Order: sequence, then C-alpha cells, then structure tokens
Amino acid sequence: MALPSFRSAFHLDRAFNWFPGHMARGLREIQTQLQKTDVVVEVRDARIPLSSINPQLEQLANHKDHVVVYNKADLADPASRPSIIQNIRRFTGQQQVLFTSTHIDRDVRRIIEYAAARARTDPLRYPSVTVTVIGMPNVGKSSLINAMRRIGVGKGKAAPTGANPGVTRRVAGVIRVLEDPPVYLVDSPGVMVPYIADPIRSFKVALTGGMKEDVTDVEVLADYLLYQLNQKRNRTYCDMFHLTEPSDDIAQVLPAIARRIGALKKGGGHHLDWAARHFIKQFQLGKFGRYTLDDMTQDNVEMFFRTYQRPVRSRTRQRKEERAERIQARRAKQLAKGTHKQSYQR
Ligand SMILES: Nc1nc2c(ncn2[C@@H]2O[C@H](COP(=O)(O)OP(=O)(O)O)[C@@H](O)[C@H]2O)c(=O)[nH]1
Ligand SMILES: [Mg+2]
Repeated sequence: MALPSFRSAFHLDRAFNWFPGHMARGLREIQTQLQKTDVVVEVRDARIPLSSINPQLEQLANHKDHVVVYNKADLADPASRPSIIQNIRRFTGQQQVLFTSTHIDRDVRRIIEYAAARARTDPLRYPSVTVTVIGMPNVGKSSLINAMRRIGVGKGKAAPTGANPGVTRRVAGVIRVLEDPPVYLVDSPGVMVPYIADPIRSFKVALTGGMKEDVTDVEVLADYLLYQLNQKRNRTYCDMFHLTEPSDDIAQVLPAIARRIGALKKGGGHHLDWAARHFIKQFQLGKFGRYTLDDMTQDNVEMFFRTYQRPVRSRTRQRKEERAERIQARRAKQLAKGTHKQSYQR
C-alpha cells in the first residue's frame, strides 16, 4: 500500500492570543513579591521547552537566584532533554535546569533541596528561604507547590489547581513546604506572553492547555494536532478512532472521532467541536505517547533565540501599553504631590 502523502508544513495566518487584565496585574504583583524572594522557581512545560518561555518573567527572575523547572516531563519526549539543557545554558546562561513530574517525588524533592541548600550552607543569611513560583498558565505551578508540601511536610493541597488555565489569579500567601530548614513557597498567577506573533507557537501553547478555550479555535487545534501526529508517523489515532488508514484531512478525521464517541446531532450530522475537544484531550492526557512539540534542532533553536528577546507587539498593543505607562507615570507624580485624589474625582 502506498503511504499517504502528508502536509510538509502547517499554514495558518491567525495566532491565538490571551492576555487578560489579571495577568498584567499578576506581573506587577510578581515584581513586588520577588523583592521578598530568595529563590525563583520558573516553571515551564517540557512539551514546549521554547514556546513556554516568557521573556518578561525571565527578565524579572534573571537577577535572582533562579532555577528553571521543565514540568510535565512525563508527557514530553525524554530524548529532547540533553538538547534542552544544552541550549538553555548556551542561549540564556541559565545553569540550573530541572525536569519534573508532579507525581514523581524524586523530581519534586530536588526543587525543595535546591531551596533548602541556601539555608543549610548560609544559615545566617538565610534563617528561612522564601521561594516564588512563576511561569506561564497551566504549566503546573500550583500542582508543584502542592506536591512539595505533600513531600516536605506531609500536608494536603494548599494551592488550587485545575485542568483549565487561569485558576490562580493572584499572588497567594506563603505556604510552608519544609520545617527544617524552614522553606516557604508563594504561588503566582500564570502570565502569558503578551503578544504571540507566530501562529504555530500559539497553537503549541494552546494545544498543551496554556490558553483559555474561548480565544482558540478547537478545530484548528485539532487539525494542528493531526498534522503533528502524521509528521511523526504516529498511527495511534487510527486504532483509537477506528480509521482504516491515516489521513491528513481533519474534515475526515473529526467525523470519525464523533462517531466513535457518540457526538452525533439529533437530526443527523456530527458535533465536530466535541470531537475536536476529545482529540485534544487525548493528546493532553498523553494517549498518543510523549511529545515535545518544539523543534529542538540547532537551526530552529538559534532562530528562536534570535527573536525571543524582543517580544513582537502589535502596533495597537504597543500604543495601548505606552498610554498605560504614561497614565501610571502621571498617577505616580500626582501621588507624590498629594494631588492624586482631587484629579481622580474630577
Ligand atoms: N501529566 C502531568 N500533569 C500535570 C503535571 N503538573 C500539573 N499537571 C496538570 O496540569 C494542570 C494544570 O496544573 P496547575 O497546577 O493548576 O497549573 P498552574 O496554572 O501552572 O498552577 C492540572 O490538570 C494538573 O493536574 C505533571 O507533572 N504531569
Ligand atoms: Mg495555579
């Protein structure tokens, strides 16, 4: 049987973007919180080692004692690890790179140990250690904190977690995760890159659960997933959805999924959006195997780091941000002069 021909690239012009008000506020709160922080744990998603870097967060964390944690490593391709460590060290200078899964105690303990080592080696300077956990939405920050608490002090969940992004909306209170030496953790809301210009990057972030569903298009995401599976010659979906052969046409695959899961409309036809959601969910649960979606070949990594320092902003957003900065500066001036209230009431 001749192999079906697959698309050699995935083309779409529209990127998904999500940067609600609570993230802008979260970023400011994180900045304040970092002044009271000894160690920053910057969590990323191991399935998208490049796309889950937020330069804004990285910049805030860079002048602190800072460890990068690639979480959800149980869902990512372990073969890409050496390349990730090597490239992150080379391009960002970041030496401390860990891989974790929240249900693997050994992984989680390494983060606690990293923080505790500060107090053990320099107890006068660090009578206790405060750790702030930052990162993009849904990478597992709150789950990691709960795991650290479970392992460190044997206590239950303290930070709310959830399958959808945007569960944690404020910088939270301190949570003790170790008695001796005392280690405290602070959770924070996930902060998305304010403007993702590259559609493919936005699809990867969305496919791994980083974006609220409303700002995405589940059928486009399902199509991108199909493209990825076919690229890797992964045929798992054929057995799963009773397809006789692989297909690169989402218009064929989604109805097959709908039939398999019973997403049928009363008067006939298929609920294609339910089918798309189901398909994406199976990926997020690891049912198609372990995936690293970012291409970690040298050329691609170099290209990514050549542009990532300067987050591309749309002109409208740029103008909006400049206006917000001007208003903030004016308020600060008025506050200093004590005229803020009057001008506010006017
Ligand atoms: N497979 C897997 N799932 C994880 C891991 N860490 C977190 N999750 C799941 O990812 C989702 C988001 O977790 P959450 O801690 O709320 O993320 P946050 O938004 O960064 O705080 C939840 O459904 C978690 O169960 C991990 O290491 N492996
Ligand atoms: Mg959270």
